[in-house]
Amino acid sequence: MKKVVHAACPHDCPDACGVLITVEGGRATRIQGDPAHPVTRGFLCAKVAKYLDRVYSPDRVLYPMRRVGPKGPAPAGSGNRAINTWKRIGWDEALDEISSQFKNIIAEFGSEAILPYSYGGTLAVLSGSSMDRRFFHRLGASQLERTICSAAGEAGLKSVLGVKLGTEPEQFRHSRYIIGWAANIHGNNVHLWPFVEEARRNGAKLVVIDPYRTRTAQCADWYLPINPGTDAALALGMMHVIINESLYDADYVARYTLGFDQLRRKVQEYPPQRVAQWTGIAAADIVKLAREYATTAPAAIRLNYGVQRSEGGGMATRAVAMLPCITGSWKQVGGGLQLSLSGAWGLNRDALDRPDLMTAALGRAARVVNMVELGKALNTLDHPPVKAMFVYNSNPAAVCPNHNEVIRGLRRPDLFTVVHEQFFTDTTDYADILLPATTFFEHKDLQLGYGHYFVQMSHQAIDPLGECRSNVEVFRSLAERMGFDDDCFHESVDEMIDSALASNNPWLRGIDRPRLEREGHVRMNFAQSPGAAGLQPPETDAFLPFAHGNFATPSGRAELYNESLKALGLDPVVEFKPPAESRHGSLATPFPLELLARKSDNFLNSTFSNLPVVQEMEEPGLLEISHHDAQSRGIADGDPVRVFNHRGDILLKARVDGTVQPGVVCARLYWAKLTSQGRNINVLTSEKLTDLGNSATFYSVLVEVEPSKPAS
Ligand SMILES: Nc1nc2c(c(=O)[nH]1)N[C@H]1C(S)=C(S)[C@@H](COP(=O)(O)OP(=O)(O)OC[C@H]3O[C@@H](n4cnc5c(=O)[nH]c(N)nc54)[C@H](O)[C@@H]3O)O[C@H]1N2
Ligand SMILES: Nc1nc2c(c(=O)[nH]1)N[C@H]1C(S)=C(S)[C@@H](COP(=O)(O)OP(=O)(O)OC[C@H]3O[C@@H](n4cnc5c(=O)[nH]c(N)nc54)[C@H](O)[C@@H]3O)O[C@H]1N2
Ligand code: SF4
Ligand SMILES: [Mo]
Repeated sequence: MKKVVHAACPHDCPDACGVLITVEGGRATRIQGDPAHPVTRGFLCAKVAKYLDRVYSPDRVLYPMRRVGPKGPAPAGSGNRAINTWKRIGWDEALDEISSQFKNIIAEFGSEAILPYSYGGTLAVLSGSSMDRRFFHRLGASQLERTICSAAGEAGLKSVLGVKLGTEPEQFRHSRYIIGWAANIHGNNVHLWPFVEEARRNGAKLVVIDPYRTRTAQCADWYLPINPGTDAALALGMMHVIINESLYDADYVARYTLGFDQLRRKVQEYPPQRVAQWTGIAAADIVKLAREYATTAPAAIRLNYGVQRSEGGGMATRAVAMLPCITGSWKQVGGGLQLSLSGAWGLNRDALDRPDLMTAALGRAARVVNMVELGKALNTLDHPPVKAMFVYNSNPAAVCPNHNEVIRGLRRPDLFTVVHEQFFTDTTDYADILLPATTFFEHKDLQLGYGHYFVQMSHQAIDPLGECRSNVEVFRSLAERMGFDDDCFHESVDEMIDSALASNNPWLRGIDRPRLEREGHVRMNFAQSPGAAGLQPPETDAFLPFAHGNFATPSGRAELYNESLKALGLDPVVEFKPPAESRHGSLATPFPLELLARKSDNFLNSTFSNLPVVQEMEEPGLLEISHHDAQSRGIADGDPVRVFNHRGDILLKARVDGTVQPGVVCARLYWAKLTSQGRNINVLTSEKLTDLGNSATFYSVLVEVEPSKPAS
């Protein structure tokens, strides 16, 4: 029997594609993008198009396992799965072991000695955060501050707008001027691209601002390479021009912003000539960019998170977010800015996560451990130390900064580590108990996207492989084993979806589970949106969140002056400070090159990097370096090089092809154990946190490069 099942891609990607899975005789035989989904438009990215190879990979974890060998990767040559390290056990034995270890640790060290560790393996509503949170809240475990990805940008954006809302992707087709700002659209957000192309066919100009010549930059009408971490300066320089030349929308500014006079004074410190020295962008280009952006309508900015992975990432995002607030482009269909749209979701998170269980368990909030500082936490935290870690939805042994310290912590013999995974990753190499996880083909979930405004139902297409269990079911069974009998641990998946949707968010009105089950995807209910009034067909349903102000700040205005920043020691208007660990920075260091430890276009963070069909699309182990920096070090294209700083070193192969400017080098993220040396680029990155949001600073890293002998 053949059927086609509607699902949604849960990977950490703004596009959250609608997916159709063909199932024949219980086996998935085809995956395709949903042609009816207005953003997916029938196609998937190259990696998920090959998803059957992932679901049915021979390397899946299919059964609970107990470690029998030493912690750490198996010796080279023993293969991806290193199956001799593991002994297959049953679920009962695995759950017994975990619950008795947890109970012993709680008795001796207290419940906060247990640390959950999860991030973006799946962003589906239940699998991402629900039963797991209930469990750890009820346990009284340490809380994880989940800021490895986007928290600086979120804080920066919200410091101006009050909420994470922005331009819907479909509106980019109406833009006349598009800035891809730290936005690798081709690589990380490919479903925006057709709208950009449609706009360009109608005469729009695409400008890309990125230190790395991405595929998107190669396609742009105007590519502006910028020095990493200097975007706040660029935005301030643009506002210097826009304000001093009176190119701003005085009416919008007067009605809907707060602090324009302070901003006007502040930008005087950032004339284009001065900004040029930091950014590496010529003063004349800054002036031209500012004038074009302010005078071409509609103008939209696709800002992405690359801008906030440096020390001043919060301020950089804040500065860029001010631009459409002074030009008033929020008023136009195809104007505004998009970073993340997740502020629209408004799910009933308290019902899903039950933070009240933590207060009931501990009588207070549990201690908070920042996920970026995992190395520090595992090696230095006390009162209590971390004695157990439960990892799911994440591969910290690959994705965390300061890799060597993370590994030192994971190797601790007295640390009890549980990992719930689909594959034998870098992190499972350190697990004491390994649990098998379903993929999105194998369980039901609710899905939203941070790059569009559709709610989707993701149906289960096939039975779980082997003895795999979803995140919801794992934490349900663990709760039972720990003797937690609260009703919430008995809720079915459907009941949980219902309670997620039962919120007071008006944009979810009329969107319930039966409707989503029937229709697959439903656009959020913006019928009452204030921006819609006064528009002509066919744009009457365009969502313009800030066309008439409606900012979610305390003042209700776009806050160009934000008092609350003062308490954090930051300029309440906005300012640029060169990252300490950068060429213009204050840190005294012998390392002269700025490293961007980037994501790969064909992997998703570390996910997919072990799959042969996807590996074929990426060349591993490259260090991209400019002609200038290569030549001065006696390095030629293809040469083996050693890249190092005070945190670690790694051997890579030089690629000298003009993708980066002098002073900048790039390398990509993938599994550590797939390299000849068993370590990845995060040996060089730092645990330092950003100015706002306690985020990671993967793009504020200084290194040196030298020729090396080939690894034998
Ligand atoms: N194919 C693919 N898609 C992905 C991912 C993936 O790994 N692969 N990851 C997913 C995840 S977790 C996320 S968070 C999103 C985020 O994706 P993006 O927000 O796009 O994040 P990045 O790739 O870190 O950065 C985007 C661009 O910013 C550039 N950049 C770096 N530093 C600076 C800077 O200082 N200034 C400027 N102007 N640009 C800078 C980078 O070179 C990069 O091209 O993508 C998701 N989608
Ligand atoms: N150098 C460098 N490091 C980075 C970044 C960078 O750009 N450069 N990017 C950072 C960013 S933006 C992010 S978001 C983080 C991402 O860090 P992570 O969230 O750790 O992302 P992944 O590497 O994709 O690993 C997710 C893991 O979850 C597993 N998984 C998927 N679905 C499920 C499920 O349903 N259940 C369970 N139990 N497991 C599941 C996958 O198999 C995968 O191994 O990495 C950060 N690290
Ligand atoms: S990873 Fe992103 S682009 Fe690829 S299928 Fe999933 S949501 Fe779509
Ligand atoms: Mo991310």
